[in-house]
Amino acid sequence: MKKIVFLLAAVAALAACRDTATSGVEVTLQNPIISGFSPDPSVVAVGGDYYIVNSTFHYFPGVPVYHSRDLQNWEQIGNVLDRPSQLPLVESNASLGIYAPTIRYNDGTFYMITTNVGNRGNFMVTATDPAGPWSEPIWLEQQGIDPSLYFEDGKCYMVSNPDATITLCEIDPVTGATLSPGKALWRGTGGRFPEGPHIYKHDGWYYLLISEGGTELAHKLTVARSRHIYGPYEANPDNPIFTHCSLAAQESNIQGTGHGDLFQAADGSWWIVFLAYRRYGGDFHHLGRETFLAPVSWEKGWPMVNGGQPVAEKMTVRMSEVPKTPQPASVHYDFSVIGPEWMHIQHPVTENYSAKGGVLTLTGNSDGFDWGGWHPTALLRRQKAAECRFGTDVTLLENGEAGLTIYQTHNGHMEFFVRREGKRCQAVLRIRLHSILHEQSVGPIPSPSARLDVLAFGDHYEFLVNGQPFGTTDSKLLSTEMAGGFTGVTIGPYCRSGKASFKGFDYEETVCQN
Ligand code: 6LW
Repeated sequence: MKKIVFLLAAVAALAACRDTATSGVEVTLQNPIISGFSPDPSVVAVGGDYYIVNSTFHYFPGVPVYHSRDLQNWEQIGNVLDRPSQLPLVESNASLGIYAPTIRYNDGTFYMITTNVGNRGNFMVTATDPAGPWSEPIWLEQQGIDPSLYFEDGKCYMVSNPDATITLCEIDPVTGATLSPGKALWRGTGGRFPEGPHIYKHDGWYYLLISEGGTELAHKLTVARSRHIYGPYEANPDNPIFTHCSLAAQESNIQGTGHGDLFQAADGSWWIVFLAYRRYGGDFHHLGRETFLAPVSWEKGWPMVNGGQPVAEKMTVRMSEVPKTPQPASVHYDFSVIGPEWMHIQHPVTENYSAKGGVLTLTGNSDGFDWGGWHPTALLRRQKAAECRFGTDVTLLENGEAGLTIYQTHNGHMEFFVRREGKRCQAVLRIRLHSILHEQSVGPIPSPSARLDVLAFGDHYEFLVNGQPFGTTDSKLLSTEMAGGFTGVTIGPYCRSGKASFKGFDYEETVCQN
């Protein structure tokens, strides 16, 4: 008998050990795990496969899906919303459109639920393969943003935050029909914007994890628990369970930590993905909110993030295996395949794009990047490193304007382009910040063909035409603090008017020498 008691105690101790992630090997985790514009992460673990989705606002396609097997290296395998019929974006901008998504898996089916702010509200889509295809939208009744799903005993529950109150209802996962009246669960601990709710079950408790404080400096994660899914929920006396709005983290370059999703890895350890941004030069950031990872332990019945400590870009954590060290990206696009990382502002006018033999040809429709330019002819990818370089060889085939854009929102963007007017060709740099419009040019340049390069040095950009320095701009002009929105900088070739060809596009993340 004694032996059995001892064995049971040993098994329990082992389980607790796994829970606190003290097993495995010590590794250096590099954060963010998904850099650049990757806000509002949600994660699902299916065996040893992990999938993350992010919000995308007015971009098309919407909601990227990333896959990993080691939690450190994430590859984009598709986009959930890759057909206009799934993603109405009428008059959407960088503060509207697709807000925080949640990804879940139940009984062979993946679910992604989110809010299309400004175009019909909450909906979900389903797939058997997270790389796609995903279904047409199933529109949902319950209001509020940041919907999430929780499955148990053949039932499907939805939570969101109508009237700033986390509210739960049961829905039919096939039709989306509401099956029970909305039940108010929790309003958080008094922080503004209680949002981003998720429900989990652990050791017989239902845990309700939310964000409060807004997605800026005061962002935080708080948690409540109940023995019953409909409540009553009691708040953790140690809330918030995670924030960088603290004395301990006030010097950190990582700020705005919040909007998290817990998950259990295949080895039994617990983790959280969450968003944060990396600031510089005071309180500015322009790469957007990014996706971070931290370990979670269960302490006295409550989840604790990273042992209660702030997170860092390099952290020592325990994992069951040593992941590959992520390398800076260096890629030459020849446009033979337009990969899932390329996006458009709203839906593209497809006849304005063609790619053949390493050359991308774009036709302008006079839409630029200001408010009201709904469908600019532009192929955009995320700037994922503060220090990087990108460039292209552009040829204006007709009179018009074409080149590279660095786009944050309709209110904050830069274009570095060639303008062709008959025989006269100029290289031009344009900066838009709200009502301020600045243009500077050199010229004439000898031909309608030019090499355009942009060097990003974190706090500033340098522009080169045909290898010659052209000018410098301050990255703050594109920061979220100045340009607004919920997004992050995207970059790529565009054509506003006329027709232009682009011979490839290079993107290299290197520490540039100033
Ligand atoms: C998102 C909300 C949030 O839906 O910001 O940081 C909103 N969290 O949860 C827009 O991303």
